Amino acid sequence: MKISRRSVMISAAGVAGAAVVGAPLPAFAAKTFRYKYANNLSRTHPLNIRARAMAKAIEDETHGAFKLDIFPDSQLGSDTETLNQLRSGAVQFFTLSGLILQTLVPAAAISGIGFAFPDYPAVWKTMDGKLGAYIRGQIEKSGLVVMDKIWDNGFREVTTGTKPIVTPADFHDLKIRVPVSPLWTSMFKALGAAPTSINFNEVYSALQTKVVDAQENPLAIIQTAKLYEVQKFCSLTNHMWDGFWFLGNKDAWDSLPKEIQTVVAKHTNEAGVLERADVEGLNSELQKKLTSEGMKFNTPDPKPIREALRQGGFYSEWKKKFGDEAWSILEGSVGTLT
Ligand code: X2X
Repeated sequence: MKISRRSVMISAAGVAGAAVVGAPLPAFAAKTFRYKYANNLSRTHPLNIRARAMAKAIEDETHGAFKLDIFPDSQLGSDTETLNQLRSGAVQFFTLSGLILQTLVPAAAISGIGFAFPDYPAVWKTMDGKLGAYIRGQIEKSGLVVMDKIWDNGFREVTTGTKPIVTPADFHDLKIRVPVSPLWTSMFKALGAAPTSINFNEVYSALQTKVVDAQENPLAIIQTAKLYEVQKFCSLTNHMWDGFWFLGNKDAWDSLPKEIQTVVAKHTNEAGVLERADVEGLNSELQKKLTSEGMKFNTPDPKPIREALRQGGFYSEWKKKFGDEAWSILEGSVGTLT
């Protein structure tokens, strides 16, 4: 009795609430918006699967006042080009690794410090906590808008066409592709490799034509971008974690009515959290599938690799570059790194 009386009261409140919530409807209908969202991943990656569901939820909840067109697979250009388009307003939303954003927002790369995170709980505690808030503050200072929840790219593994990575010495002179980011280049130089900066949309062909012999990415990307077709070995180094900030152009964002901003922010953050679980699940189950595609896996001991980074001066160099404030926020979350 008590329960049914309660549920009657709730549904009555729901009806009344609906009438009140209905009030902003004219604002939704007054003007319609059609924005572009670009990213560098395959349509089949969880990021795009969740983004499509998110776009639909936003369109439904704004009664068609806000439509989001998704451009996967770097269709509008490389990451470097798309970041420029985001800044000029030609593209309104873009998901980008904090490390690539480093060229515009230096602090955004700090989450990519080698071996900073032991596991996913440490990642989300840090990125949903003080360090994430600090980075978002820096992104906003650069004139971009950023959503609260970072989307997952994942822990990164090294693939090669020549030989597996077993010890740090295997990195010596390795022709490895890295994304366009000073931190990435510095990390692989500290390991003695020969890194080349290449945007993701050119990675498959760079591997195919042997411009480079190796690359590093999470398993979800190695699978969805079919990198197993042009790589033989996969060494589970987990050498760094990477995520995608959901960025917006500020003028485009400011032109949206508050009601639409609220709906867009809510759904992008919710979709980001769902995508995190998808990627984590995929990364733990893909080894079997990639093995059946012909990849050979091994799991190197991370300790000597981390030690090689330390001896190569990687941690002390980046501690200095990021500065004491940022570094101590990171260490406050994950423990001492240097
Ligand atoms: O460029 C890459 O390797 C990718 C897809 O992982 C990023 O966006 C950082």
